[in-house]
Amino acid sequence: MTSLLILNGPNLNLLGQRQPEVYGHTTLDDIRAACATRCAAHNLAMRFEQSNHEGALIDLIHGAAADQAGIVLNAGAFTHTSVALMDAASSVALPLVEVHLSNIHAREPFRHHSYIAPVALGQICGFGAQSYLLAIDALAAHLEAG
Ligand code: CA2
Repeated sequence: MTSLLILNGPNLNLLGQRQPEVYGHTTLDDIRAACATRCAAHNLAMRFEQSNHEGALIDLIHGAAADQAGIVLNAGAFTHTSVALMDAASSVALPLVEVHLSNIHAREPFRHHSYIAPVALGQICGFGAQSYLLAIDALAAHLEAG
């Protein structure tokens, strides 16, 4: 069965537990459940992961080449800092959609630049947990178009 890797970077494990005024009350487990439902609706399997460690995220991206058809990536703050994650994403040549809960372009200037965007099919940000579901829809359409 075709499968998507949904990959989450640093601090996203804290969602719903800290700073609800910035990131809301939705937990990462809530997002996992919503993504599972949306993937199932597209007849897609899903692997959902989170790590606070850049190298672990890189290993998961490399591993995805073996058994995943696409990647939804919320790289958290590594979005704005990590050439290594960008290189990993471009090395696997899988379709990748960059997601963010918040609208990074409406926040501090240092969040406006993304190292992931140039190697992504596209970027979806600002819609909270819905950003992930829109990304799954976009990847499903991309894969169906062949
Ligand atoms: O909006 C997003 O999804 C971000 O990727 C979230 C990152 C941030 O660095 C990016 O600029 C945009 C931060 C995730 C931290 O999540 C927390 C959740 C609860 C409490 C503290 C941090």
